[in-house]
Amino acid sequence: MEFMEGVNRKDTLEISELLAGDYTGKEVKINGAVHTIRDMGDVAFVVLRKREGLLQCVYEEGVTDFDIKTLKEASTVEVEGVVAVEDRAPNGIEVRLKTIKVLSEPTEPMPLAISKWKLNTSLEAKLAMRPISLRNVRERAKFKIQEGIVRGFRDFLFKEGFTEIRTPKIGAKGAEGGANMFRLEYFHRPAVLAQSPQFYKQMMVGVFDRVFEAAPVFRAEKHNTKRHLNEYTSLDFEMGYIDSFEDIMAMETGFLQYTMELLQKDYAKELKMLNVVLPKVDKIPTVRFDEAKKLVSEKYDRQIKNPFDLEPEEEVLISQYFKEEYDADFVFVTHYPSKKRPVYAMDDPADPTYTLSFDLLFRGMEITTGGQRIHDYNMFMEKIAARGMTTEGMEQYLSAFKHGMPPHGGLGLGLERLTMKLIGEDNVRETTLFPRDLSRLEP
Ligand code: AMO
Repeated sequence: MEFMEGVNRKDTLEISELLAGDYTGKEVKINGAVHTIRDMGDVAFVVLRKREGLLQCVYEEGVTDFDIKTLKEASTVEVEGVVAVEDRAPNGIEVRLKTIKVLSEPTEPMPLAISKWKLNTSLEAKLAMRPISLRNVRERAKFKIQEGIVRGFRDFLFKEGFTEIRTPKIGAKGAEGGANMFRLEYFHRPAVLAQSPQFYKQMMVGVFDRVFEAAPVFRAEKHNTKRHLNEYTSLDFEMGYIDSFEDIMAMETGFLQYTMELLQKDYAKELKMLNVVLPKVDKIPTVRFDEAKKLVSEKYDRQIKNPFDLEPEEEVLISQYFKEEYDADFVFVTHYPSKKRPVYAMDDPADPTYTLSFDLLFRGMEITTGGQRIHDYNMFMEKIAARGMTTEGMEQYLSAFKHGMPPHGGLGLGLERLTMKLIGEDNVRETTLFPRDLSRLEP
């Protein structure tokens, strides 16, 4: 009988293992994809692309048992050779090749020059050839940083006593209202794709006290902008027994502090590749919505056109204001008008035309919405009635409130937007592996 007894340990080495051990002068076995070949005649540099980066290998006629003319870029190989110190090579080491074994060969030439440091291609072309363009090491680095953000979110919230949940993405009713719902037929019944896990994460506060989810959500936005996707990853959390909505903003600040430290520690290589300077997050200013509007209209001599919402240009100016006045990259804008917030938002008892809610702006763009929710059943029913809404499709959600819910609140953070702003991109598609927008349903 054959048994599986755990991971098969390989005799091929990774870059970190080469750097950690004393391999200089020793023979090693390594696999990878042929990223570039620079053939100089008797000598050729064969750079391998591996999961941790690039590794320079040196082919030498008479020493390497292979005909270099037959080696193609984009082949995958397993090589053997001797490790040497070489300051000019990536990571300061190279492998002097003895043998090359080809594992696979490309059948077509590369459509993009992925080995260039910067891919000199349009976003359109990069997205159309995504499986290839992402092999460029700088393109790949963006998504390693994105991985770091999600790790930060998970690790930090576990540490704070949150439970990770998974909620359905097909449902009877949208949680956020509005027109941007994808509708579908579910066994002859109308259904929608989840715009957010809002109702579910709130119900789960009644079960676990503190919950989070990092998952896709769907918005049928019918406009083409640099900040909107039709499917994006929402980092959501919801917590019970809060004293005020400030507890939510404080938790988000803690998450950002933890995550920036994690990125600095574990993603320094990627940050350097992309010339990213991490923002300061030791303290984040907060400003009321109406006050923020007034401040920028005065300082930048701009008329307030829409008193109930922030226009994208105002978000930019508010960020600019707090950068200039407080050297802050982030700013919490609080107390949004009730009219513009979904029904579940808690109105401010001091002035019910405003809510106990906030957005977080980062370098000119909204990346988070959050706030305190209504937890009292009767108050909820009154607000639903006042808005002329029906409770159809909300019965189960409302039953949680009927049977007692603690004061609670939470937030939703757009992962692609945070990544985009962090690395200095200006289109959210740059930080989405396979974006879904008005014109893209594949790859
Ligand atoms: P909201 O609808 O404001 O709030 O969304 C929260 C955050 O999600 C991101 N986002 C988007 N990112 C890319 N493409 C889109 N089309 C898109 N729409 C939104 C933004 C935004 O700040 N349930 C509430 C959150 C809560 O209160 O817990 C919600 O979904 O970064």
